[in-house]
Amino acid sequence: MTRPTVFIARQVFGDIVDRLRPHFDVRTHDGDAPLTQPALIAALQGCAGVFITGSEKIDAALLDACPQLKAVCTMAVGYNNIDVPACSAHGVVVTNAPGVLTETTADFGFALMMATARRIAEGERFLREGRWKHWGVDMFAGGDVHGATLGILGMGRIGQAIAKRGHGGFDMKVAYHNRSHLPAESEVSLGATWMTLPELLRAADHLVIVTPYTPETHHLVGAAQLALMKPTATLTNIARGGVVDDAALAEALAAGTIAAAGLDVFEGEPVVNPALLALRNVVLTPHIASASVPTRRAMANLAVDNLLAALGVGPDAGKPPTALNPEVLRS
Ligand code: 8YV
Repeated sequence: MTRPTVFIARQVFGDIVDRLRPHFDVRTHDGDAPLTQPALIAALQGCAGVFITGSEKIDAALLDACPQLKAVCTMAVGYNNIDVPACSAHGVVVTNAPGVLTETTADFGFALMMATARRIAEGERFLREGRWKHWGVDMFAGGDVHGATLGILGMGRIGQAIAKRGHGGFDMKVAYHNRSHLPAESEVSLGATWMTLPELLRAADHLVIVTPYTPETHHLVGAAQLALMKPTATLTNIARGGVVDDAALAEALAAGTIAAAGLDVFEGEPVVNPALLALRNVVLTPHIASASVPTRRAMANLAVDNLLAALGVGPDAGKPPTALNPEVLRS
């Protein structure tokens, strides 16, 4: 019997890819940049499974062009780059990587919020540029984090992990908006209060956005929402570009509608809106919230666990641990 072929769409830890070799013919794209769509489709010819990241787009056109594909396994928790209903319609199981990156991503979200509130990046640029001539009373004076109101938009695993840091570590008041309310005991342990989105925007000293990107959350925060925020407030986005209207955000930052922003994700990334690049009061990082070595390894390992199980190998054969459309395997 011929062994199934799988494709690893990005350069990823070699020892983790090696876990697949006893079971499959493994093809790899040994580049750090994503393939173009035609190159991805060409590489997937004859493949039963693919390991992807958050960058590769899996849509109906690709699925039509790759009829042997049975499993799409991403090492990301977010899966807005994958058309899951189209995969189900093509009999393709999709898995993502929830859980393993929660704490690392929450650490980063909190760090970015703090860097934004306390103007750390601005101060660092000033020093490096040789502009520090004397200490000043209000030099880079920002807002306080401890005791402030932390607003969390999207209260899933990562949102709750950020709430835990704010409530337990920094004595913050925690307010959140989410489609569903947390169970009462979680609200108590996190000190968290549910609010409507307008209420949250008005209340937050530091708004952290962690909601998945879907058609419903496209430009959830735009000019009208920013106008509700305090002029001293900060906004941190570690969710996805597109949840925030970046052009409206740049205008709000320039006009002083809000004080500052911390952004790890962008509309159209890796291209960043030039209006954001021109501002002093925004901290910009290149989509690295989950980037600790142990966590990136855990994400890749989970994608491999899923790929093995989805293609019928190992103790979880037929039951990938984190499938998004497990019904495909039951039918
Ligand atoms: C990843 C992410 O860095 O998991 C996600 O959804 O946004 C990040 O953790 C990236 O998408 C991995 O491909």
